[in-house]
Amino acid sequence: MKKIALIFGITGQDGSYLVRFLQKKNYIVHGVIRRSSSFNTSRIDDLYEAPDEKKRKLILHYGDLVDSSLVHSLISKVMPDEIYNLAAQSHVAVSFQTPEYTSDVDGLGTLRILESIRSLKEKKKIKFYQAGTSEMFGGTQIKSQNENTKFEPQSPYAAAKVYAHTITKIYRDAYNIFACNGILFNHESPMRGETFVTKKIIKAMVKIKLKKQKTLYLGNLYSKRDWGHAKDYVKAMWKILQHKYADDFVVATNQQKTIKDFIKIVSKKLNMKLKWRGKGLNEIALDENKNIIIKISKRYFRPLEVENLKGDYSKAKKILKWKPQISLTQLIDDMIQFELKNND
Ligand code: NAP
Ligand code: G4F
Repeated sequence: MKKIALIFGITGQDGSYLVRFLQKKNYIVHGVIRRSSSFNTSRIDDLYEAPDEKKRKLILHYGDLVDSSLVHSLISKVMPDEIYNLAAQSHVAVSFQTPEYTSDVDGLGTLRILESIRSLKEKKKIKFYQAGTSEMFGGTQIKSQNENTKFEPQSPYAAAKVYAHTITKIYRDAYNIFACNGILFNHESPMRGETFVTKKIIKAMVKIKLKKQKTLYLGNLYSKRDWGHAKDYVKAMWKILQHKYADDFVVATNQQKTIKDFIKIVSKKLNMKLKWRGKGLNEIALDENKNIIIKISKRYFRPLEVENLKGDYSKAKKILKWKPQISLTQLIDDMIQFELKNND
């Protein structure tokens, strides 16, 4: 019998990698998409199979995590073996502008799925993966964070994810549900949303190199992030659900760079020689022709910043035999190649 997976958030970056990974493992994948006036399925369009086709490997359903009756009717209809909850308003800066909506989707959305799993428990033991985040560590002073590091959320997004993490544990312990939390550090890819910093930088720098754009505006260049490749991280999600008991795992690379370091690697790969001048809001980067190509804008600073993220993934390495395969420079190459092709 083929396994059945249900992915909330299938149209996002991670969803688009996870569906491919699961299909290779011979799963039938159901995915939840949101109705939108323009298409939002571009990351998975190549996998689309018409509803009239027999023996489909990918079946899409309309739904939304804010709608509990729909969430329940979908789960009862599909009766999956595994549910991956990747759905979220996932932009930290946007969560300051939409705190209630973000809490509803990212926090209560998880509860809605868990409640449905609980109510169907006697019919089927459905496994559950919750997409937790290193943002939950927020203001931590601990250099390298692991599963025991205290959460210190710094945004409505992170607060909602702490709720989701906690309620997942509570449902695991109280109702004996196979419910797991991944605590994933930043992971990127050519499929990354355009307003996240890595994609924004690479997209703009390629355009600047090709003389299609003049300036890139950014916020804080000095926060440190632990960046991996989404392709590696969806494998960890699956491994978490295949483990013999339900547990929580940090997934990371244990390496960190500042945003400025990231820009320096990208500019080197594009053969652009940057000179940095000024400080704070007046910091700029000039190209070899003395054009200002990077400026700082107040707009991209957050009311609270998360300064230091670096993940200790020893537990995942020891128990799941997982480790990242793709280096930061390979990730950047992958993203640059994608942008170059798009600008052909
Ligand atoms: P993403 O690209 O922003 O994708 C988010 C997905 O959630 C999209 O499919 C989106 O649908 C869907 N979604 C948003 N609101 C929804 C709602 N109300 N109901 C149903 N679906 C909804 O995020 P990602 O980078 O793939 O990340 C996947 C998950 O991992 C997220 O939960 C994120 O918070 C978490 N996470 C990400 C990272 C990272 O570095 N990427 C690290 C740690 C944790 P539309 O396409 O229609 O917008
Ligand atoms: O790329 P970012 O927006 O990612 P952030 O905030 O770390 O969140 C991402 O990773 C989390 C895991 O730790 C996920 F949970 C979350 O869903 C998301 O995927 O920003 C990275 C850093 C921040 O310090 C930000 O202040 O880059 C800084 N930054 C500087 N200029 C900028 C910009 N970020 C964005 N988005 N845009 C800028 O212009």
